[in-house]
Amino acid sequence: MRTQVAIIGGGPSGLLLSQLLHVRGINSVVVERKTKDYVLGRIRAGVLEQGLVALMEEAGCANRMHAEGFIHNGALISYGDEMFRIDFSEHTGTPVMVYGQTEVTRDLYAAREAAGGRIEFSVEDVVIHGADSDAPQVTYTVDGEARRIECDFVAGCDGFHGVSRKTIPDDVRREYEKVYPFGWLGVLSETPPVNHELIYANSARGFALCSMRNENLSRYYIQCSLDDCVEDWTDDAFWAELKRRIPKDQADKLITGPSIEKSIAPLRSFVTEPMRWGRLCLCGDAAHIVPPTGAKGLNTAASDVHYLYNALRDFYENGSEVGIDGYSATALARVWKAERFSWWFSSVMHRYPGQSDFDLKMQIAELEFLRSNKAAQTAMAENYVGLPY
Ligand code: FAS
Ligand code: PHB
Repeated sequence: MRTQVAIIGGGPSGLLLSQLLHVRGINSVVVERKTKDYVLGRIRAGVLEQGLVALMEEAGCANRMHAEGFIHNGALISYGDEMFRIDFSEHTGTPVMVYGQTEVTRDLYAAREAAGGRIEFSVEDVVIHGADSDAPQVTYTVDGEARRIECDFVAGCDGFHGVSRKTIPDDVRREYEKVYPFGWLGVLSETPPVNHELIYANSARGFALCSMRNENLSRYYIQCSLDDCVEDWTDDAFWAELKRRIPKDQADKLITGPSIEKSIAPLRSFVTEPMRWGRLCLCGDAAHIVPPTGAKGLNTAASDVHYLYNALRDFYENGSEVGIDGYSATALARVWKAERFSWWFSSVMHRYPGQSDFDLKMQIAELEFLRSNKAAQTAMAENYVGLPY
C-alpha cells in the first residue's frame, strides 16, 4: 500500500501524530505490534502538560479529557512529616491536567477509528527500508502474510523496545544512559485519593507518590528494589509501606482497598541522538526515556509529535524541508531539559544505595531551599507544567 507517512507504534505518540496529520489532510498508516486491548491495558502516565492538552484539542480529541480530567494548580512535596505545596498557577499562570495516559490513548483510538484511519494490529517482523532515501518503505507481516508500505516518511513511535531507533546505523547513532538503582512499584485501586493533589514524598524508607485518576480511582507508587517482584508485595504490605513513607496526617486518612493493577517499572534516563536519519524521525520513548518522577515521559513524547507534525505540514503544504532538517536539533533541545528536570527531581526524592549522611543532608537542604525560595519554586513549577515548545 502507499501512504504519505508510515507510523510505527500505536501508543500515544503514533496515534497523536496520525490524528494531527489527518486533521491537515495528510495520510498515514499506523502499524502496532500488540492488540488494541493490550495497548489500552497499560497503566502509565497521569499528568498532562498544557502543551499536550492543546495538541489533543487541535486533534479534535479533547472533549472527554475536559469533561473527566482534573485541573491541578499545584502539588505537595513531603519529607518526613514536613509537607509544602508548589503552586503552579501562582508561579507560572499554568495548571496541569490529571487524566490518565490510558484515557488519552483511548480517545485517540476512537478518533482514528471514527476518521477511518488505517491501523494494523498484531504486526510482526517490522523492517524499515531505505530510510536514508526519499522513498522509504516499511515491510511487516500480519498472521504470516507479508505486507509493504511505500511512503515519503517513517515516524518511529515504537517505544524503547521498538525497531526504529536501531534502524539508525550504529556509527551514526549516539546513546546516553543512566540506569537508576531502584524501581517503582505502582498500584491502582478503586479508592478515593488520599489528597486532592499529588503528594511526592521523600522518606527515610524511600520515595512514594500519591496520585489519582478520578474521585474513586487512585494511583500510588513506592520506590522498590530492583530485586523485587510484584509477587513479593501483597496489597497489605504495599499499603503499610506507603503509610510509612507519607506524613502521618495523610497516612491516617489513607483509604486502602484491593489493587486492580500492580506493576514494577525500572527507571532510566536515556537519549538517542540524532532523532532523525533521512526520512526516519523518532518520536517519544523510541528516542528517549525519563524516570517518571517529573511526569515528563508522555509529555516529552507530545512535544516531539508537535515538532514533527509541524515539520511534515511544512513539507506537504509549503514544500519546505526546513522543519524536517531541523527536527532532531529542535526536539532534542527540549528533550534534554526534560531529562535534566526528571534526573534532578529523582535525585532529590529517592533514597540511593550507599548515600552518605552528607548526601542526605544535601537532599534536605535542597527541599528546604525549594520550600523557602520563590525563584526555586518558580523554576520547579515552570519545569513541571512544561517548558515552552
Ligand atoms: P509507547 O511505548 O507508549 O508506545 C510504543 C508502541 O509501539 C507500543 O504500543 C508498542 O507495542 C509498539 N511497538 C513496539 N515495537 C514495535 C514494533 N516493532 N512494531 C510495531 N509496534 C511496535 N510516563 C509518565 O509521564 N508518568 C508515568 O507514571 C509513567 N509510567 C510508566 C510506566 C512504564 C512501565 C513505562 C514503560 C513507561 C511509563 N511512562 C510514564 C512513560 C510512558 O508514559 C511513555 O512516555 C509513553 O508511553 C510514550 O509513548 P510512546 O512514545 O507512544 O511509546
Ligand atoms: C501517575 O499518576 O501515574 C503519575 C503522576 C505523576 C508522576 C508520575 C506518575 O510524576
